[in-house]
Amino acid sequence: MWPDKAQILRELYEELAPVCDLQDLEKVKAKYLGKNGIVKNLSKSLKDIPLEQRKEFGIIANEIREIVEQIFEEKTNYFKELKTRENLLKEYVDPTIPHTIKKGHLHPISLTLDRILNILKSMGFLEKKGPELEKEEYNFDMLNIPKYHPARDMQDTFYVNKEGYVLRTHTSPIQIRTMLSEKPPIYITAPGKVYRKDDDPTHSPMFFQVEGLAIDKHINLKYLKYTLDTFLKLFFDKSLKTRYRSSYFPFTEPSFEVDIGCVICGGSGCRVCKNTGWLEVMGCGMVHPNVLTNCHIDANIYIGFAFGMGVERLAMLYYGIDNIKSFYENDVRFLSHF
Ligand code: 2U9
Repeated sequence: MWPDKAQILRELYEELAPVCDLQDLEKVKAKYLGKNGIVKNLSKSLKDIPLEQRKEFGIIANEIREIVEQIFEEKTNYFKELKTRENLLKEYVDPTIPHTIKKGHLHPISLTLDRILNILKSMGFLEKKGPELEKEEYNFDMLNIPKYHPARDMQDTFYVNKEGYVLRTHTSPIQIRTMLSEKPPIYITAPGKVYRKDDDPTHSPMFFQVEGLAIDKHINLKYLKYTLDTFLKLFFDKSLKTRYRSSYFPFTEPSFEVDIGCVICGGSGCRVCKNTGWLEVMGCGMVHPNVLTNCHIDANIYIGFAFGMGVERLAMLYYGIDNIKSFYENDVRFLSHF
């Protein structure tokens, strides 16, 4: 039988029409290009063709094979491509869909501590660290706090079952350690956790302090006042009235408590400032000569000023929070406000 190219291709296209994946395509391909396939049988029947017609028959059979092979190659590529696209579509993630997972952020106390330290760093005070379990000697004796001073009282200090050690009641021992190991001029901050037996809405048995110390040859009270006035203006981000009230600390002489015009009511009187118009924000003073001498610094050549503040207190005033405990409860509804 003489092969009818047009008829074969017509039939092939009819069979390919409903094919929609590689699997079905393989079945049709076997029927045409397989061992007993239509195209293969054409070549096999070549031997039954009279010799004088074989060449022409062979040319037509070859032509048919080439066209059929090409059709299957194109179809195979097409279905492979389709499959790839299908897979990619399955993996597709829409990056524009808004998600509801909340990002974490720093704790308000960490934010306040960073804020304080960054301002003081910009003014030349470098950060120093120290241990929370501290030598009683560094926490009290070296700071000119006498043996029977009320601050040492069992009611105020956490004593531990390690002779001569306490949980530090302030970060001042950091400054003692620095003065013992470094030569003046010294300009440092001493941040960290401190421990006192105190527990009410504005006091916690553990809280954060930042203290500062400047020791140099030319220092006087004006340096102290300028430093703290500038710090407080930068911290509260507005111009403030400040007031230095005479006070007493064993490690400074003279000593002061620093007040600012109430940032809550602007000075007209409110619950937070107890109707005084003033808020106490920190303590300070000129370093007591005994403290310098204890640390082998010549008090006739060097003079220093020091200051201390409670981080929670500043955070409460800055953010307008009235209970210190809200910082430690880790209630996400509270924390997410900052
Ligand atoms: C050395 C010498 C002097 C640190 C100072 C204060 C005043 C002060 C309180 C503020 C609120 C502690 O957190 S608080 O309760 N601190 O009033 N601190 S002067 O004076 C020093 C420190 C170290 C060697």
